[in-house]
Amino acid sequence: MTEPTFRSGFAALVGRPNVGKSTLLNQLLGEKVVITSDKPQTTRNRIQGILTTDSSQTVFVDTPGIHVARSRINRMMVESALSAVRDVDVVLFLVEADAEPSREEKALLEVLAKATAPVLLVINKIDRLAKDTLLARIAAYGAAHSFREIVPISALSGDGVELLARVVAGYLPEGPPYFPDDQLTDVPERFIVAEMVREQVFRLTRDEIPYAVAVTIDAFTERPGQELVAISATIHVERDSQKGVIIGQRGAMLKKIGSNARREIEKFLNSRVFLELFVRVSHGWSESPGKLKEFGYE
Ligand code: GDP
Ligand code: K
Ligand code: MG
Repeated sequence: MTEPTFRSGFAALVGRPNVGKSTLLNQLLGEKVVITSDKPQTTRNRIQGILTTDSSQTVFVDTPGIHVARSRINRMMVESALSAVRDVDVVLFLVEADAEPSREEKALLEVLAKATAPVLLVINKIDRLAKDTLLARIAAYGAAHSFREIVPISALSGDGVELLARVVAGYLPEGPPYFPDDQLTDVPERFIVAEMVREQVFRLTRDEIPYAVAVTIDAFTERPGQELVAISATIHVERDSQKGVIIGQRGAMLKKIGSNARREIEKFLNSRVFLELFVRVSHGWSESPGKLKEFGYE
């Protein structure tokens, strides 16, 4: 009798900002490990989400969307695409079902054409679409690039996501798992908790505010016997005026950020949570190498 084969490897999630890469990662894992919002550049780090079954382990690599200054668009596209695409076994190229292929996507497709790993087209947000439009979209992308597979899904509802996971696993090489079978991600719990605070800033504020914010965890204490995790976090902004916005009228905004984030963190940690938030002006953090490192952005 032969041993059943086990497959393992890496799959990159690439595509424009807001196509639903992070939503898909959470849906694949059946648990929220990365934050999402309707704003571009919500995701700032490369994060791995690990899906282990009886016969395979797929390490999905979520990436920041491809976002570029107009003038440097092509070079940036190439760099960003190549770095995400390098060293993986499969590339999942996500697009939105209800949008025509964009200029950025066409440029990215040219890069992907040179990838050695197989490229699968994932057409997301089919919940927003009529069937005949989907067929037209499949034809348009199919003409632009020869994809190994075209898989329509709704990352939000989960439609097609299990099938996608099976299709991806089929492209992985035979080999043992990279991570223990109960490990969900490569980032620490504290990082995810900080992200869940930042997510609420992205969801509840507008204009430049979300982009001026970083979140650090100052204390994370499990109180044994009390089934309570006590967390202190700081929301860093770049300017005094932004601090005012985060705090809001009589503290209303900070309170809303805190209560929404606490609910998400409680689900994630599966525990009651006491969350204390501070707001601090860290002038120019987004330009300071030292601060960037301190805040978790290398
Ligand atoms: P990312 O920037 O590619 O990581 O995109 P996100 O995962 O942050 O999602 C961007 C927005 O698209 C969020 O508002 C999501 O709720 C929404 N979204 C993601 N997937 C779907 C989907 O399948 N259907 C619909 N209707 N919205 C979706
Ligand atoms: K987003
Ligand atoms: Mg994202």
